[in-house]
Amino acid sequence: LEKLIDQSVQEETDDLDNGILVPDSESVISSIKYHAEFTPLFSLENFELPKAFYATAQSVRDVLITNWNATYEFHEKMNVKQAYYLSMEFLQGRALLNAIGNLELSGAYAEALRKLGHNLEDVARQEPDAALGNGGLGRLASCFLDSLATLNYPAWGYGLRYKYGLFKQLITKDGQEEVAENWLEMGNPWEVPRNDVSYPVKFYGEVVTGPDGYKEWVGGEDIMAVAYDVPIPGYKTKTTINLRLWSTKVAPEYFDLHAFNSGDHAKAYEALKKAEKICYILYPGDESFEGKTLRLKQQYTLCSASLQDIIARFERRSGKSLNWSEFPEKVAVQMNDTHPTLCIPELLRILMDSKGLKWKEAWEITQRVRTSDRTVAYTNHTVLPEALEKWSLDLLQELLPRHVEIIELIDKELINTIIAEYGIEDIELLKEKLKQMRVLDNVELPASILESLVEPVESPILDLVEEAKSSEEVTESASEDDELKVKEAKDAGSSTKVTFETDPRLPKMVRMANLCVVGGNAVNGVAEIHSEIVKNEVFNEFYKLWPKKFQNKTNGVTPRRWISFCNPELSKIITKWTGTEDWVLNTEKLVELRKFADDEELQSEWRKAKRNNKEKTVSFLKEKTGYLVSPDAMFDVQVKRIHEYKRQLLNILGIVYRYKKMKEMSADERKEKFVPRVCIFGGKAFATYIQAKRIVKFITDVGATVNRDPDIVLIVAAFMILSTAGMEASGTSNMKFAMNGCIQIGTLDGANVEIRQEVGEENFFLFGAEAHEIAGLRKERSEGKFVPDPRFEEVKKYVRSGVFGPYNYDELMGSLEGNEGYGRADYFLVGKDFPAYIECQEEVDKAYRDQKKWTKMSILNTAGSYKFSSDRTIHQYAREIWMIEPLVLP
Ligand code: T68
Repeated sequence: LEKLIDQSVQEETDDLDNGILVPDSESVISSIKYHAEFTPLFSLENFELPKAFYATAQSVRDVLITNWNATYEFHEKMNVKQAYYLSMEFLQGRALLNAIGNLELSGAYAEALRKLGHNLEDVARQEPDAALGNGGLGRLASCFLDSLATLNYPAWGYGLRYKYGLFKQLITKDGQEEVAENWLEMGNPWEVPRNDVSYPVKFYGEVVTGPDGYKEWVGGEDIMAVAYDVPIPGYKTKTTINLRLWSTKVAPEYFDLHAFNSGDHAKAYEALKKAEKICYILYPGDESFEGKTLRLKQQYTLCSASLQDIIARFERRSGKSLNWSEFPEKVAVQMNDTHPTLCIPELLRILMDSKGLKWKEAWEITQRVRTSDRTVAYTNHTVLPEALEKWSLDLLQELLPRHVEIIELIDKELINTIIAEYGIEDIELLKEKLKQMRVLDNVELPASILESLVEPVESPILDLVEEAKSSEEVTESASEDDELKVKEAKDAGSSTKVTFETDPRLPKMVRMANLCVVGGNAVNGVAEIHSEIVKNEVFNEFYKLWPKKFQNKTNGVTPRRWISFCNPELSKIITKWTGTEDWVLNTEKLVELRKFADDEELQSEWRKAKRNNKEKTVSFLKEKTGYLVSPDAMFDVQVKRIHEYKRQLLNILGIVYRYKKMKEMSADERKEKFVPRVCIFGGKAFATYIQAKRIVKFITDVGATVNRDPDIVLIVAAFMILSTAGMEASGTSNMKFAMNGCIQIGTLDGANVEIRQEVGEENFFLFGAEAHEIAGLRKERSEGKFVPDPRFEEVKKYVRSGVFGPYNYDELMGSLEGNEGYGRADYFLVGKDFPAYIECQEEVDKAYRDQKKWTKMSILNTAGSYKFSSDRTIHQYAREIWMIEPLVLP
């Protein structure tokens, strides 16, 4: 190996013109060589690309670990408040270029690898994709980690180390097929297994009350959660924070050695499999809820292990001066959607059952409403009802019996608050409020409260109502008092006047979002329009009760990964014209570009960079699909999970319409009316989401027909957020596109509203109905009053005629019509927005013909994208929710 490497170094050195090395590339070379030899994953004699990648990554990891240890020690010593971002998903993607970019070692590594006979980009492409997420929610978490480290915030991420990430997608003649993503197959060079950091996590069992009144959860099955740490470097800073991912294994006492010794291997391995299975696979469902036990086990594993770890750290750092009421001054937990909701009852359980706190103290610490320090907070990412998690109470009862007791206490706390707020005079009103807001759904009111709602004649009952009015007063022991009073009341002969109907045919449920709003002390949406919908629709009743809890935190993306590293050519131009590299940290500097948007020189550099990137895309497409497209065409891209509300269907129907019109024209007419386009779709469909899979099949069928048609300069492989208004919480690909100077077409939805504001109305192609009109339009449809545009009828008829192959598109097209049995009568209003969409696309064509104007629009998009850096978002979370301060390493 030495010989091989030395030989290639020698050859490379001979080739070098000036022989000057980037500083440090020599030490990089020796570090890579060291790992190639002493951290071996491949045979000795080769230094092919995969081996080069692993050796390079290991050498980068050395640098990360030095900084990571220093950060850890410093945080430990300073003992400041720390934020913990709990998420079931972190879509980290590939890490190599990001890490060396943040460490400012890209030059040194490129040079070193060149000398070792490789090209950095080829080496980087060897890295498997850490796809531990579905889409926006998971990628947001990863962007946040980058910003937290870059801005020197004391913060950690907590997640799960899935063995298989999001499935790989194959496009076949039948549409999408899924293949397992075995990203750990060759080992993960970025992680540090922490065999000394593990916690037991219990399932099933029962709750017993000890003689001192404390509850204990006993029996059941214990598994172990083991920490795998991933260092997360900040950009131009030594701060390197930690992403702690839990993996599960069997607790040693559960391995049935007896069974093994007596030859019953299946039995012996049972517990092993059960434990390991929990972290096998990322649930591939995006914005849908699947009530599976395994998913609940995953969620609880994340919550329990993380909370035990956070609490242990708090205790260790407090030392002798341990004071539980200071917990909110040291810990902020952010729940990324409702998936980690169980951390609320888990925190309460540990505080009460292990640390001996009373319910009232524990509740106060969790919720902490009295001071500005907050402990647990919740981010909502969707208004789609099918994504709002509701777990069956029976399942929870079986799996987590102690947590159900605690959830009941929280529910009771809430009921008392509602009674205190609305009184008991108007029972119907009260019933309605309780029905909408309770954590428990379809569950009787606690007997003590129910009985308190009788006509207040007897004095014990009066007492109880008074008690119920003061929400602070519920304690666990109080509930026993309640029972007593109720019994007294019964004995006194008073009768219950109020009944709260439950439906025995329907299951009893726990509404996780309501639990988050009650137990959390801040609730935020992810774009202005979405946060308004959260306040005024989704959680309106809670908003009326606690208006101060509700906030907005418009999403952002990291400008390191999403401009600087992924688009080096454009970045160079930005640096030149803003006069500094500082924009990578302070995106406000991008605004400078506005001054030069008309400058001929900037425009020509900008066009050249875009053109070069398009050429790279052309070769990528050629390699992947075999199609050769022209880099002069307009590239028209939609990349996101396939979902009906995101309306890829509107996009592809627009393409079909365009194709049909082109076919009907002469070549000259075509040239005059249409600009050549390459239409690119990217996105995965949830394996069991039939309609989404039909859409994939449709796109590929249209592609296969159009791309083979010699008359047509339109290849199906501008940038779009086409969602039905009010349905996309924020969207983050729109931010990435704007940053890179892409001109977008979209509805007034999610962060589009703010993007359009920032980049200027004239630099954004807007179409379609607005959020406040949607309900009315749906009603109009359902009443049969909607008259579809003839162009929409024409395009559907065309699809049904079979031009795109033998697949039967009746169901897909039928879903856009009012037909019973065909789904949802165009719930997403594709038909309504279709004419506006195709007319808007005609405007896009016109604008593209004027390249000077187009380039200006492009520059102004980059300039206006400054707000959408996740650095801005993270500063807002830090100041307005977590109450943490940056801490710069000495
Ligand atoms: C996305 N949500 C929103 N969910 O759709 C998007 N859900 O508008 C927003 O920009 C983004 O969150 C970040 O805030 C998701 O990505 C999921 O991936 C998901 C996964 C599992 C269960 C439910």
